Amino acid sequence: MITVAAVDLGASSGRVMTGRVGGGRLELDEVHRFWNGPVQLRSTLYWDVLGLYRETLAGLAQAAPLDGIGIDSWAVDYGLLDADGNLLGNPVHYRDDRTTRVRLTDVSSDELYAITGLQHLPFNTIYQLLAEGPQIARASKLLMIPDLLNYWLTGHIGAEITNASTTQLYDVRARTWSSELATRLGLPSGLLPPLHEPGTVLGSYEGTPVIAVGSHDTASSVVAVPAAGERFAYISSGTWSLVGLELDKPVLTAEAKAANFTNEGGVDGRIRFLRNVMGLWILQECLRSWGTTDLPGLLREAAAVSSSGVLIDPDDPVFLAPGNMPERIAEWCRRAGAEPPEGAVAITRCVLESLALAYRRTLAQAQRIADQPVDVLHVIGGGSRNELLCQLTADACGLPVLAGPVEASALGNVLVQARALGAPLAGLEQMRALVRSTHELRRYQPRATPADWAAAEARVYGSVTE
Ligand code: ADP
Ligand code: LRH
Repeated sequence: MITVAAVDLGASSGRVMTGRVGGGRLELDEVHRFWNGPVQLRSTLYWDVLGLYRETLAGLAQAAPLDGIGIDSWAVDYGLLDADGNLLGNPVHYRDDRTTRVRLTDVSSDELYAITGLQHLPFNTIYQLLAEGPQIARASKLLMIPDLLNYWLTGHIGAEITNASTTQLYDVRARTWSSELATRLGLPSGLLPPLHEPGTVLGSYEGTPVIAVGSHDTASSVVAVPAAGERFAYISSGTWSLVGLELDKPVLTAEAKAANFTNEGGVDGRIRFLRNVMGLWILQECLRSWGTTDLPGLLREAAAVSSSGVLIDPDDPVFLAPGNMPERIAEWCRRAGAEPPEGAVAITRCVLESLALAYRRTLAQAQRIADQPVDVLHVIGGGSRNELLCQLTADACGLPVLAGPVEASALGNVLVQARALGAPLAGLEQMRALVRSTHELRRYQPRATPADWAAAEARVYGSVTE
């Protein structure tokens, strides 16, 4: 058996898991889980990156002995190093509002999409770098969060491609950094480190090889989608819902850009053609406001009440920042001329129905724009535990939903390491077959519900996607 540690840093929690692969088995055990989230300091929202490193080390000590270590995390955020390799300031959280004050004036949005194929998100790395202002001149290297932790573990300076593809400085067709964009933005030369593929051995930590994985957590989770064929869609469901398809080539059409679809780099050169839906973040923030952690209890109650019919657009930027979420939902409804849902149960139901509606719209657009119809929708990640959301998703999308695995990012991380260490997993299809044969999935059939999803879509979005 090959035994590796998958360090998976999500926006709501970090975990160190041990994975064992061999003889047709794929086993995952949680060794250490720790809180992760924004830390407000004066006027800036940060990550506690040193705390994450400390907890990673604590987890690795518990997981030893190991054949490999791999790290994945959320995308777009980074640390800057000075010429001596020291961290220049604490990494800022993508939910900080600093990018609202910057404009990218030198490059048109059409040019940017043609090069990078990335959806516009206000917090993409490119905008964060603009928001750094003159201090960027002091930076010698940019390291994405997993690359930064790998550097601290091994001393290796580099950039793993799946996460580099989320910066909006990466040329999605050439599969290299866009030196043109870096120059036009006036970034210090050499800021963007050499790229490497998932599976590259970067160095070692206390004698254990540190291996690059699909270091963008969503890239790792898409590796572990237990799909049997090609006609599948996925929702990587956690703090965000990443909703889309896997493609062989990017789709860079005007239609893809107008619908704000992204072409992120996947493991083995695949393309993750998807859109960010605001996801369970909205519910996480509601729970925080209500001072409760009993999500399962709330979901049971929300499943027992009927729909109020009032839905929101979860992707409205008003829901991006932390704080005061129930009030912002109520305000959204009032602005739309609707009666806001009252109380935690009704708000929870409204959020989940609204997410399901956003999934319906996004998946219909993805299939049409990429000309790739699907027969089944896989829901993976922590949100796959939410039975009410899975059923509503099946209903809204009119597709069977297969839910699980919960720890998809950690599994994808483990599988890519195992292959690098010699496990016979030639391609993603073999990896997915192994996930399928070792993990139980829950199936949700679309029901004929009285809720008229098309009418709801017309009400919230002003149009219906065919
Ligand atoms: P991230 O990687 O972004 O931190 P996860 O994949 O860990 O996210 O998923 C976190 C989400 O999983 C939570 O926001 C919550 O909605 C959902 N979740 C966790 N536990 C449960 C549960 N017991 N029942 C339903 N949903 C759950
Ligand atoms: C999910 C995720 C997503 C990014 C966001 C910043 O954890 O990596 O794919 O868009 O965080």
